[in-house]
Order: sequence, then structure tokens, then C-alpha cells
Amino acid sequence: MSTQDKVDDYNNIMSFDDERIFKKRRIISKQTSTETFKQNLDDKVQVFSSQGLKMKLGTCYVPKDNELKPLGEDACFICYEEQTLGVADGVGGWVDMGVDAGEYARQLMANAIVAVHKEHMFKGSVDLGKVLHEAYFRTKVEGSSTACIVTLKADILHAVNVGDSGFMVFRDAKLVYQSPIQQRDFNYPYQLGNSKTSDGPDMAMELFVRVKAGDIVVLGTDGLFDNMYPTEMEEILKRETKKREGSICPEKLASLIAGYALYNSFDKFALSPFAKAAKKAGFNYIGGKEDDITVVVGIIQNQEADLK
Ligand SMILES: [Mn+2]
Repeated sequence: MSTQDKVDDYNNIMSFDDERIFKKRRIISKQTSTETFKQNLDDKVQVFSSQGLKMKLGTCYVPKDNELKPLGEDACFICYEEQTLGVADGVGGWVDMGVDAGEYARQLMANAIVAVHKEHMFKGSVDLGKVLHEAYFRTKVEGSSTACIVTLKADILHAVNVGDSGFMVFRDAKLVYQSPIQQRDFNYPYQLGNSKTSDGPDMAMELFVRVKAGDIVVLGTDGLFDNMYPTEMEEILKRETKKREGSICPEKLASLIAGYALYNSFDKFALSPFAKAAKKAGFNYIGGKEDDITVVVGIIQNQEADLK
């Protein structure tokens, strides 16, 4: 099969829901195997790399106020060269056993960075399945954590996700994609860890989303999504785009969003996304949810645009 054929084949695969969303692996596998899909994706990256997209990246982390655990339980990373970003949320329940799950989350993300660099150095592109596996098997401390890692390849965002962290994509300040969460029960997400009750990297959901220049990706932990509705993020995006005439700083945006979520988390009476979900699950809960809040923002641009 020639490279052009592979690219055409790839385009056929991706055009079944062209405008915005791409589905989980199992839907894609109806059309082709994931391996073929990935191979085609990598070919496309090579063919179109000169006219691809890049993300400007920025992050903001607001750990919960706790003198004993100033780092909180979330962790995140940005690999700009590799156009890859990740978040993890150490599961708080470990505290009853004297374990700081934040340590698990931090090590998982640190190991993910090493794996991302390695993939990029030896293969020129990042296989997220391998990154997640390697990060997981190298993380030996006790604890467990959700994880969501996203990479941009040509015009496709590729993600692996375990648990209730996730990402949203906004176009013209409107939500066009929201990643699904994995949970066993209300507030009980799938989680990577070394204990018998934890999950392994094979449980990860794999997602593919087509993006365009100007799109904004917001990756976060549940501390963000439990306290802030997409419509509230849209308001911030609208305001900022207007103010800066299209040139938005990702760090600034991440801190504005995190600040808003933090404010909401202290509201004792709001029907927050968390309160809404609690109600649906049969719990009587009102107000925001105090939690560590991690926000990573990626602003998608044409590769030749100024990326400073
Ligand atoms: Mn959390």
C-alpha cells in the first residue's frame, strides 16, 4: 500500500463523524484494527508534518490547602517538544491507610515524561499506549491514581484515559468535545495502581478527536470538572478571546479557569456539577467540592504561527 493510499484510507476512517468527535477505539475498530489505524496516523503525521498543527501549552495547579500535604494529590506535565500533556489525580481514600496517593500520581507522571521523551527520541512520534504502560510499570509506590494523557499528531488529538480526569475541546468558545469518564460508582473512578483493587493500563479508554487551528483544549482533574460547567468555561474563553484579539496566553487561561473553579468549590449552596451527579446517584449533597484543581490548556495553532 502506498503512503498516499494509507493516508486516503486513514481519511476514510476519520470521516465517519467529520465535524467534531471521534469515538472510542471499539468504534474505530469496526472499520479497521487499532494497529492499522495508528500506523496510518503515524504515516499521516509524516506526510503532513510540515503543514500540521502545534499547541501552545500552559498549566495551573491549585492544591487543596493542607499543611501536611502541600503538594496535594494531583500531578501534571507538559512536554512541549513532543506536544504531549498529562494529568493524574491520586485517589484520596489511601489516606486512611497512611498512604499519600499524591506520591503515586507524581511518580506516574514523572515516569510518563521519561517514556514520552524516549518514544519521541527513538521513533519520532509518541505511542500513548506504550507511554501509559511504561509509566504504570515503573511506578512502584503504594497508592492509585486516575490518568489522562493527550498528544497532538497532525490534526488529531490522541488520548488515553483512566478514570474521571479528562479533557474538553472548545471551538469559537463553544464546547465541541468532552471526554467520557470511567467510574464504577459515584465518586469511585477507575484508577491505576499496584493493589488488587486497582486497574491496569489495559483499562484505558483510547480517544481520537480531530482539531483545527484556533481550538482550545482544556485538560483537567475532577477538581476542575466537578466545580465548573462547560458553559462557565465558554464565558471565560469568550471574554479572553475578545480582550486579546485572538492571541491568548495558555498559562493565563489555565489560571483564570482554575481560579473560577476554586471560587465555585467554596460555594456552599451551588448546584455544582458534583452536587448534580451526587443527586443523580441518590446522595443529598449541595455546594462545590473542595479538591486539588489541575488545569492544562493547549491552544492549537498552525505550525508556522508564532509559538512563543
Ligand atoms: Mn480530585
